[in-house]
Amino acid sequence: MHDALHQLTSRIRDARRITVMTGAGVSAASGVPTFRGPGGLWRQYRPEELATAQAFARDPSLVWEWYEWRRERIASCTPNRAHEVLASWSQRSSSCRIVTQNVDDLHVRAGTRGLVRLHGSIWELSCWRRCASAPRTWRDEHVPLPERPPRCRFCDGVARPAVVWFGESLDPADVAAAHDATSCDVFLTVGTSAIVYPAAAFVHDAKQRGAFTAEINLEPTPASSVVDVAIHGPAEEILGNIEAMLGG
Ligand code: BJW
Repeated sequence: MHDALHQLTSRIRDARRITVMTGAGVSAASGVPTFRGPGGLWRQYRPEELATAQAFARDPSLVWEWYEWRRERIASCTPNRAHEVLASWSQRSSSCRIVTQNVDDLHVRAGTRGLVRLHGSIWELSCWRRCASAPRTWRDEHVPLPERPPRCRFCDGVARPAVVWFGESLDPADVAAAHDATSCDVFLTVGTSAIVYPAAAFVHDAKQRGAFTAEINLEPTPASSVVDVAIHGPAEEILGNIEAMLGG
C-alpha cells in the first residue's frame, strides 16, 4: 500500500491531464449513505427497485419518500477532505476533470471546476410527463417538499427527481465529456463499486487509451483487476495523504 501510494502520487505529480471518477464512497465520510454494502439499503429496498421509471410510475409517493429521506440527510452534510482535495486539483489545473456519479452536489459545494455529473442532481426536478412548458430541469432545494409527490411548476402534473434511473439514457453531452476525459495521463476511480454502466466502463477506456489507472476504495471491486494500482482504504484519508505528499 505504501509503494502503491508513492507510485500513484508520483504519477499524479508528473501528469498533465488527470481524470477522477467518483462514486458514493467519496461522500460516505460526509454522512451520505452509499447505495450498496453496509447501511446501503433504505427500508428493505435495493436501489435497483427504486431508481427506475417503472417504480416511479407504480408508486411515485414511495419513490419520492426515498428521495426526500436522502435530501434531508444530504442537506445536513458538508464536503469532506476527499471533495476538498479533488476541488483543489481542479482549481490548480484546467485539464483536471472530475466525473461523478453522485447526485449530492458535494463536489459542487467544495468548489470543483469542470465537473461532469453523470447521474444528475438530487436538488433538481423535472416534469414526469416532459410537458412542453417546463425547462429540462429546475432547482428545488425545499426540505421537506411542500407536497408528495411534488408538482411540475409549469403544468401542475407530477414532478420527478432530475436524476438518471436504471434503463434511462445519460445526457449524451455528459457521456461525451466523460469519454473525452478518458484521454488523460492518470485516471483515478474513487469510492465506486464499479458495477453501474456506462460509468464503470470509463476506467477500461482510459487504460486502453494509455492512461495510468488507479483505484481508491475501501474494498476490492471489479475495477481492481483492471487498474495499474489499487489502494484499499478510506478515500478522504488516502487523498489527504496524496495531497500532503504533493505539498498541497
Ligand atoms: C468507500 C468509502 C470510503 C464506502 N472511501 N470507498 C452494460 C453492462 C451491464 C449493464 C448495463 C450496461 N449498460 C447499461 C446497463 C444497465 C444499467 C447497469 O449498469 N446495471 C448494472 C447494475 C449492471 N445501467 C443503466 O441503466 C444506465 N443507463 C444506460 O446505460 O442507458 C443506456 C441503456 C438503456 C437501457 C438499456 C441498456 C442501456 C443508467 C444507470 C443509472 C444509475 N442510477 C443510479 C441512481 C441515480 C439517482 C440516485 O442517486 O438516486 O446511480 S443507481 C446508483 O448506482 C447511483 C450511483 O451513482 C450508481 C453507482 O453507485 P456507486 O456510486 O458506485 O455506489 P455504491 O454504493 O455501489 O458503492 C460505493 C463504494 O464506495 C463501495 O465499493 C464501498 O466499498 C466504497 N466506499 N466508503 C472509499 N470512505
